[in-house]
Amino acid sequence: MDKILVIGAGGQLGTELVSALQLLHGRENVVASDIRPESEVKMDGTYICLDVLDEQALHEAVIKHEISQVYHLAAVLSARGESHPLFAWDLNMKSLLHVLELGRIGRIKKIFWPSSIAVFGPDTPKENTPQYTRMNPTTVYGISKLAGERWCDYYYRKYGVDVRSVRYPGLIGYKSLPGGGTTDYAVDIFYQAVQGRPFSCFLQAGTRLPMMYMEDAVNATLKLMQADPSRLSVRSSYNLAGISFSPDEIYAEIKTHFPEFAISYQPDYRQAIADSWPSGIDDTVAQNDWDWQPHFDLARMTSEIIGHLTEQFQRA
Ligand code: AKB
Repeated sequence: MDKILVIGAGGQLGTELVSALQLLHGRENVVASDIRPESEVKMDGTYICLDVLDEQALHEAVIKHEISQVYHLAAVLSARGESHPLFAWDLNMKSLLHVLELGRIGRIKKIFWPSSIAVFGPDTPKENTPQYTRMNPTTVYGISKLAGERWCDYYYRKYGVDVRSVRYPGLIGYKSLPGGGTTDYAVDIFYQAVQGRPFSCFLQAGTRLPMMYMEDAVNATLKLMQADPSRLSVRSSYNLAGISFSPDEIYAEIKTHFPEFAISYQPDYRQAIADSWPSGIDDTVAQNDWDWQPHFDLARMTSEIIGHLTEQFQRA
């Protein structure tokens, strides 16, 4: 039985991925870790406080818990990265290299590391962005993800490290809030709508970006990690498409549930980041290599999230 370490487990994706991994591999076989103390994270199952920049501590944790697979999710995202560019580079790169080294020396057998649509830049084709295309990211986050993709491919080719990755679009869920991203508005808008508050959007009404419901993102991650390695033609990172929408489109959808819901637009520095990214992704290669198919469209995702959040706020 594989033993799994999730790094950055307290984040938006981590909280949901840990539960899914526990269901798949057994609660006792998943170790969740984050830089925050346990009291702040409130995680079910085994939890350790771990700074992934501390290579020694990472090695010790892997040995102590007999870890064979690592899901390394810790990162500084696009918007926050622009205020702390050197820290973002340091955390995003060094942590990945620490984990890849564990693979190279044979301590672990398999690695999952997320990339992002942020690897694309203003000169990338905006619609149906192909797997292989021009990639000139303009954010430090995007630069670090693109460099990370090259490192993953390098460790696979040179040392045979089984590392797998997807380029996530903006992830949208209701279980925890994201932090520091450009696509975060698409989560926040639901929290405001359900609480009967107006929403002020930091992107312009028509800014279309690729997004994905969390359930699809978790399924994609597990599916890729379970895929037959001989079918995987991409060891940098796979394009992944979900739903593309703009703030005015998601607003219109939420309004069908809450007719009084109001929105205003106050674009800030995140507009330039969003403008540098594609508005739709072509993920044919992922479909062909590991049979990827998303299940949620905008309407289905919206009613799911509103249903869950309404229940959550009624209980609180
Ligand atoms: C962000 O907005 O920075 C992230 C991403 C698209 O990777 N959600």
